[in-house]
Amino acid sequence: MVATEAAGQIVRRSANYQTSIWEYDFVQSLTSKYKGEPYTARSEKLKANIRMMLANASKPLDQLELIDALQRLGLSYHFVDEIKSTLKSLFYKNHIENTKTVHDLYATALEFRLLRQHGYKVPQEVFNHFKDEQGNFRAWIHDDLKGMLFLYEASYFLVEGESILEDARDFTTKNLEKYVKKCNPSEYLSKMVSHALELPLAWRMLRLESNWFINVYETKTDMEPVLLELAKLDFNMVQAIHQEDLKHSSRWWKRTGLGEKLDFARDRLVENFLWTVGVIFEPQFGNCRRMLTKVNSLITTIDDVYDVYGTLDELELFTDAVVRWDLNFMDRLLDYMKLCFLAFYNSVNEMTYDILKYQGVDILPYLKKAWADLCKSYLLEAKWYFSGYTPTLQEYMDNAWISIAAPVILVHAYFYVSNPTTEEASQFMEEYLDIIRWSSMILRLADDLGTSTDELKRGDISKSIQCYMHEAEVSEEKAREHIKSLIGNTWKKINDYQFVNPRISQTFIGIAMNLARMAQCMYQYGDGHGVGHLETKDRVKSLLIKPL
Ligand code: LA6
Ligand code: MN
Ligand code: MN
Ligand code: MN
Ligand code: MN
Repeated sequence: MVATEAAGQIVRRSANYQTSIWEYDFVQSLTSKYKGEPYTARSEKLKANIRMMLANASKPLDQLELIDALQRLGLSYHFVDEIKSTLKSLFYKNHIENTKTVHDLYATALEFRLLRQHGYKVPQEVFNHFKDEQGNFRAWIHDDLKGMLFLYEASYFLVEGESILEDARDFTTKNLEKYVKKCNPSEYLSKMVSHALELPLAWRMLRLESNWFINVYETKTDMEPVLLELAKLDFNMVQAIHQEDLKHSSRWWKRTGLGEKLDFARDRLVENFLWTVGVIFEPQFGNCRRMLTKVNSLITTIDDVYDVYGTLDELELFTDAVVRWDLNFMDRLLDYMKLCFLAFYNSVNEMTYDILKYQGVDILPYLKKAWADLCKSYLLEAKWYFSGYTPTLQEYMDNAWISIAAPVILVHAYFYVSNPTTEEASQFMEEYLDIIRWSSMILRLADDLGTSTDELKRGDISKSIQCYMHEAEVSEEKAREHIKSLIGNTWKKINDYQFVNPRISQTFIGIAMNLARMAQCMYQYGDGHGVGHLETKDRVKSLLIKPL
C-alpha cells in the first residue's frame, strides 16, 4: 500500500513487525559465573600449556593441525604471535627455499588455507600435483575424503582468475555432495562435510562456528583435552563479557524510548547486538561493540522510517536535517521524526565526543558524511518507490551498497579500532575504500536474498533479484543464482585485498570481512534480522545466554 492522503488522512504502510521477543528485564537479568580469579588463573595455566605444545610441535603437519584447531575453537586470538612466527617459517621453508617434502592433498590444502588466511599468497599451482595430464583431478582423490574436504575449504580463499581453485571448488562440491547422501551422519568427518557444504569455513561467523566446532571436536577420537578445556572455558568467559556489553546497550536503547514510541519500527536491540559480536568478538573491543549496537539500532529504526512509515515530504525534510546537521530544522519534523532525529543526533555527537576526548581527533565531519550519504540513498529509493521506477541492476547497486548502511557501520568501526591521526582519518574518508564497498555489496546482496520477498509484499522497490529478473528476463530462481554468484565473485576481491593493501589495519580488514560473514549468517534462512524468533533466537541463546 502506498502512503496516500485520503480525506486529509495519511494512509501509511505497515511491516507488521512482531514486538521484540527479548524482554528488557530478562536481558538485564543475564549473569554468568565465568568471571574473576579462579577462571582467569585456570585459563592462564591452560594457555601456558598450549604455548608449550606450539613450541614443541616440530613436524610441519603437527604445527598446522594445532593452528587449525586453535582457530576453529575460537582460541587463536590468544596466540597471535606464536601462530604468526610458525607460519612465517613454514612459508619460507616450503615456498621460498622450496624444501617441501609433503605431497599429501590434505596437508597441502591445510597449509595453503592457513597461509592464505595469514596473508601469504601461496600460488594455486601447488594443486597441479593432484591433477593429471588432461587437467582433471586424479582418480584416487575420490577416495580421499579428508583431502577433498580440506581442498574444498581451501578453494574458497581464491582470488579473481584462479581457475585451478575454481575447478577444485566445483569438483570437491560435487563429490562431497555425493558422499553425504550415503554416509553415516553421526561420524565426525560426515558432520564436518555436511557443515562445510552448507557454508564454507571462509564465510562463517566466527563465534557461531567456534560454538559448533567445540561440540563436534569433543566427539573427535584423537582430540586434545587441553584444547577442549580451554575452548569451553574461554567461550564462557567471553560470553560473560558479551553479556555485560549487551546489558549496557539495552539500557541505552531503553533510555531512547524508540522501541516503545515508534510502533512501526523494528525493536531489535538484541539482534543488533548479535551483529556486533559477529563483527568483532574479542573481549578488549567492548567499546566498539557497544557503539556499533547503537549505530545498528539507529540504522534499523531510520530504515523503517524511510521504507515503511514516512511520506515523501517527510523524508525530504528528515534527509535535509541530517545533511545540514542542524537542530534548527527539527521544528519542521513531525513528533515521531523529532524523536528519532534527536536520539540519532545526540548519539552520534556523543560518539564524536568520546573519540575527541580519548584520541584527540574530531571525527564529526566523517560521521556526518557517512550518515548523509546513507539518508540520501534512502531518499532516492523512496523516490523510486513512489514513482514506481525499476532501475537496472547496475543502477540499483550503485545506490544499494550505500543504502544497506554498511559504510556507516564500517566508518564508525574504523575510528573505534584504528586510532588514526587527523591526517590519516581525512585520507581514509577521501573516498570509501574498496574493502568497504565489497563488504557492503555482500551485505546488500545477502539482505536482498533474505528480505526482498516480504519487502515486495508490503510495498517496496525492486531489489537486486527483481532488477535482474526484469533486466535479464529470467525466473526468480535464475536471478537468485546470479546474485549468489555475485557474492562469490565479491569474496574473491576481498580475499585479494590483504595481499595488495598491507597498510590498512588487519583489525579493520577483519571487521569488514566479518560484516560480510555476519550478513551471510543472518540471512542464511530468510530475514533473521527482522524476524527474530527463528534461527536467530537459537543463535542468541547459544552465543549470549547458555554457557558451554
Ligand atoms: C536490514 O533491514 C537492516 F535493517 C539493515 C539496516 C541491514 C543491516 C543492518 C544492521 C547491521 P532491511 P533494506 C543493523 O532489509 O531496507 O529492511 O536496506 O534493509 O533492504
Ligand atoms: Mn515497537
Ligand atoms: Mn528496509
Ligand atoms: Mn531500506
Ligand atoms: Mn532488505
